[in-house]
Amino acid sequence: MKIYDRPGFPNPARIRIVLAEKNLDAKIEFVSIDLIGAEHKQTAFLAKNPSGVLPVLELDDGTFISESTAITEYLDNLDGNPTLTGRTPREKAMIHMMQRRAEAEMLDAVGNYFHNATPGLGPVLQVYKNPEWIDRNAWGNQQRDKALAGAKYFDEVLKTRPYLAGDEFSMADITLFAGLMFADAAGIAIPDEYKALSAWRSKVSELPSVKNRSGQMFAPEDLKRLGF
Ligand SMILES: N[C@@H](CCC(=O)N[C@@H](CS)C(=O)NCC(=O)O)C(=O)O
Repeated sequence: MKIYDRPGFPNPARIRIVLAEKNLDAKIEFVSIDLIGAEHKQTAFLAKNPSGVLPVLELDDGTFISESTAITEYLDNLDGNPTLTGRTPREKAMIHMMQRRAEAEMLDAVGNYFHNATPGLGPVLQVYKNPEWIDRNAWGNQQRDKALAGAKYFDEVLKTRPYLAGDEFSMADITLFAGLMFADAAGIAIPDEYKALSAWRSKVSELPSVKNRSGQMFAPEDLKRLGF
């Protein structure tokens, strides 16, 4: 199998955590796509994923799977022991629900802020981002506020249970963790008062699959090319 990704970006980071959780690192060939150079918007990559985003998983039979949740489901079920996406109907539904909330209320909201209220990935790539919006900046800032409201909500949830969807670490936690990493990189300060969220984040960052990944947002050479 191959993973087309770019180290340091939040969605690729989700899949790297999944691969580590499932002990699949050694079975995957990593293919780095020059995201800053817009390689993911060229014909060759669009043939793999018409949405033009990373990551993409290529199976040995040539099938391409995109969307981090779909890739996670596939990898999690390979060994017949789906620890990240749930075993029982209740677990599956809870994880799906909380994962989607973590995406909508944190990861995607931060991404929308980053791409619309900051220079984001630079002028070449940002033209792909909804140019019809009248005031991208205002909308982007609204998305930052959405992420902050999300942090408050997740803090409340984490006062009641050890992980986002229940007693065990799951795909929902991976999404929220990646969203918070992205918030740091985008300059959104999550208030210190969210103690349960902060304690959960410290705990998750110590997991072997996650450790050493939290400082990985945006490789130094990418930052340089973006002009930061
Ligand atoms: N819904 C997709 C989102 C993927 C995504 O937005 N990936 C980012 C990297 S973190 C990307 O490729 N961005 C390039 C761009 O927006 O031009 C998923 O779950 O994988």
